[in-house]
Amino acid sequence: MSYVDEVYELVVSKNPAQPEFHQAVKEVLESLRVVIEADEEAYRKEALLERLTVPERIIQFRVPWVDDQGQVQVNNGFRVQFNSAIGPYKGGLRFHPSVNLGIIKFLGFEQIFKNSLTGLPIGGGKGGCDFDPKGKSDREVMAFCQSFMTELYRHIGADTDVPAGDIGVGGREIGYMFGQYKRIRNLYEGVLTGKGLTYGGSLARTEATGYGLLYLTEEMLKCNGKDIAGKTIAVSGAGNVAIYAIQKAQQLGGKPVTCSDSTGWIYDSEGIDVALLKEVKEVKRARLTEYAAARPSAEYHEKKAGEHGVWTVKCDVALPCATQNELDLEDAKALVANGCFAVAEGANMPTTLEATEYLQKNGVLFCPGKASNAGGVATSALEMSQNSERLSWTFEEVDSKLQSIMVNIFHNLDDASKKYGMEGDYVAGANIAGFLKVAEAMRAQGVC
Ligand code: NDP
Ligand code: 2IT
Repeated sequence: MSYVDEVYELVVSKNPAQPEFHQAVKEVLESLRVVIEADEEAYRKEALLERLTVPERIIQFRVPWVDDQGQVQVNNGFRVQFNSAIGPYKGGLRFHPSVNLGIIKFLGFEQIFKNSLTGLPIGGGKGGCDFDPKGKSDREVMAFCQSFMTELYRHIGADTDVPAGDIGVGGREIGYMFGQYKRIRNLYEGVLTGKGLTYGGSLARTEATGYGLLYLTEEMLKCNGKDIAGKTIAVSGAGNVAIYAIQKAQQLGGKPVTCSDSTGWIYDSEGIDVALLKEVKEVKRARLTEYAAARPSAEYHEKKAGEHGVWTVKCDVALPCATQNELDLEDAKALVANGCFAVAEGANMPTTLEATEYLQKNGVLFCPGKASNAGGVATSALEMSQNSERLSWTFEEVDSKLQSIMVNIFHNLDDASKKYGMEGDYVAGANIAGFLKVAEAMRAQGVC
């Protein structure tokens, strides 16, 4: 059996009931086959793929906190420190009831390659908790965040592991966690990114993932003789990534007409009103029904099992920005049938393996999240640099660095896809380019 197949089987058998982790590993290993099989014995002898797929460290902990009724609640906390070959562990924290170890491992594994692609010195990690911030009071969120950090603090640090936000973790949660870290360690350091601007945050970090997604998408389109201007865009999600993707798409002359949350979706024939969306989601933390109520051109559709939501809308470009496996084979067929010619992932692994294959086979330009959503973590690394030198850069300075990082990422994966004889396969290009840097660093550091 080939080394790649052997390692995939090992991953499945040693990590039962972690389908998202298996899926992420399968996609990467399939892309690496051409690289590994050119030098299989060397890779096998040093067990490079086993080392790549086993996290350096997994931390799992109890998070007890008291709700507003005086009831003690208990949640399950995780931090997976996956790979530190090229820098301190770096990656977000997700607070969502669906969080489990397999999901955090898939996210941590993806993060290794994403962080490598940014060209910045950051290793891969991810964490989170099955806590649901929805419907909780600010005091409850604070009590939870303080308890979460009361355990996590001992495992992280500005040069060890630097968490940030992800689903359910934004400026409010980062603030509460930073306060608790500082209090316990008596140390004011850049241990978290995505901080508020008054206490060490970077300008443009809030916008970075969505903006970066559009910078990369624009470059991918440009290199294929197209652009965003005048195009109809279907976006899913209504959180941090989706909001700023919609905003930048409009600045580039595109027309985003959809967004969604976990209970329903919007089709707005006039194009999404970003100011209203921000008011509903960032200020009121409300449902999208409130957007529809305030906007005559918008239709609200309740989410229903078996229906395909935003992907049934006729569009030129699709940007999935909500969560994993939200775009399946049926959705991909609907997109192709409606003339969609490009899909770029804002979320992590939003497209199933079957859907990805279908889109690529039907000539749709497809950019995987580990490349197209890397602007968030790249700007987090810029926040770390600013914290280290105790200076703050202007919005324009950070934004222009972000723009060149995203353009470089696209060319890096485009070049890798050509070099390995898979021109236009940006999934393979991203996985190979991300892997080669990490593998070289691992080799140089010996068996560890
Ligand atoms: P937010 O919490 O700000 O927003 C998430 C959005 O997706 C919400 O609209 C939410 O709806 C929806 N959503 C979440 N889970 C589900 C679900 N299971 N089913 C349907 N809808 C869901 O998160 P972000 O915008 O930060 O993250 C979105 C994606 O982007 C994630 O995959 C994340 O890993 C990825 N990402 C985030 C980065 C960042 O910097 N924030 C960087 C790179 C990637 P509702 O409010 O109803 O729950
Ligand atoms: O998935 C991701 O890249 C993030 N959630 C952002 C991580 C970070 O450290 O900024």
